[in-house]
Amino acid sequence: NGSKNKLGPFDWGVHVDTERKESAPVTSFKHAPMSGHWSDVAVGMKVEVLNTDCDLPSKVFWIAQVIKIAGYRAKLRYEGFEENSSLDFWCNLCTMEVHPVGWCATIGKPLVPPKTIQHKYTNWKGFLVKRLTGAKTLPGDFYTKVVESRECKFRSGMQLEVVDKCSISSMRVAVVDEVVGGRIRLLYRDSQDEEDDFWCHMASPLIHPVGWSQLVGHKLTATAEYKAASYAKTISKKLDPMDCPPDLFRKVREKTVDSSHQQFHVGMKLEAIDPLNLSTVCVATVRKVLREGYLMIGIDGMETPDGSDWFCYHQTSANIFPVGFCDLNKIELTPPRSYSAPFKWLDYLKKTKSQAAPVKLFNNEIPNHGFKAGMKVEAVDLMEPHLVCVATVVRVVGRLLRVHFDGWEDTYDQWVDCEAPDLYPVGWCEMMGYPLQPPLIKASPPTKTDTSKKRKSKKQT
Ligand code: MLZ
Repeated sequence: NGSKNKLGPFDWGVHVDTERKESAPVTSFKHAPMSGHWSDVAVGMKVEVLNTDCDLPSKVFWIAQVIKIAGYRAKLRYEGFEENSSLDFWCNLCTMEVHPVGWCATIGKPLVPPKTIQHKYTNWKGFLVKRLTGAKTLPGDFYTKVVESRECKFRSGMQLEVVDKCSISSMRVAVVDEVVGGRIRLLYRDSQDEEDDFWCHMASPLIHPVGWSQLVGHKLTATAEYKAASYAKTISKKLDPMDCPPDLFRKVREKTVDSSHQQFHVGMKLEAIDPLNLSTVCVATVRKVLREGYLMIGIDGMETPDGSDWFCYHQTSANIFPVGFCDLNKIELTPPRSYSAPFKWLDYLKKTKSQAAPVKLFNNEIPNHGFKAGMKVEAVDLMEPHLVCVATVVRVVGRLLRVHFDGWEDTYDQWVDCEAPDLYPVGWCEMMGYPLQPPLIKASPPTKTDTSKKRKSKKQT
């Protein structure tokens, strides 16, 4: 599963150029580094970069102009090339290869024009003065901001609670093993298998501080000692030094109090993204109401008798929808497995003698996220969350996005919220030194054994 394939290393620039696709702007990813500073970056701005079109033995630099932006990456053209695109090249604006205009002057490095255009002018200094007057460049502290915005307070050795990837209705205790670019590799504690890991982003809704499970009433698979200690610690609010500080975790959105005092109740029906097959939105039921606004949701017709595949969603989660949401938005709703008649909510509610959860209870806020169908992103394959893959947003329904993994069958697609911390701008992996999974090459399309019935396993292969 390397980042290379038969055609050589994957090149995002070539990929977006050949597919003629846009990439989602960095500003769309609130959790991603530099998201809040990306207004500093624009097409037309000038930077200083290595001049590779040159025979000198020492490294020299030249001015280049940003002609296209794809996530963190930019396509550059050396100043003086005008309409000539022959030496255009892509690079990552958040790495040390790109510098603000003026950088060479401050460290005493010469600006040397590329060989291809050397003959064009004699007065290069005058040329540059003319070209650079009034030009926009990166702010001088751009890299300081890059470094600051990459900061992550999770440290290896810290302890927390995380969803059990093999039995998603339960939480387990885990220890942070590694942190890369705000993504965390967790190792389950009390596991037979030392490589029993789970990757997620630090803002993932799947991780919580020590004591959370008992606080909200979520099932927890842990030793009696852990349970007793974590309960005592939560009550006294005194955590151990190696317990992750609770303020490192993503806060759930406070819901404005509904004047009608409606609430989620056990048995209410809704539509939910199936946590074990993220390409489907399914008929679902509230199975348990926990404390602090958390719900255990079961997918109708899929549930194991012991409820081991119930899944915890917060009531403000953007992964649950009111009855009728799919119909309204022309999304295929997956009916309960054994349902033979064409699925109609009214009949189903009558037949199961149940109520639809009131529309008012759902998160209906649609942020101005900026994602559009066709945009390229780097996306975590949440079924194998150590994989960050080349992907395309293929549908936008309000705040909900359908992400397609380039080269893979549609059955691998995933519905995700626009604020999911598992989506990154193009160039994120390169910037973080994390391997990027290239598109699957079409020669041998993968076939699923039985895509219609078999739910994907959460287990990482
Ligand atoms: N073992 C898996 C890898 C799938 C990864 C897909 N990522 C989009 C399989 O071949 O099914």
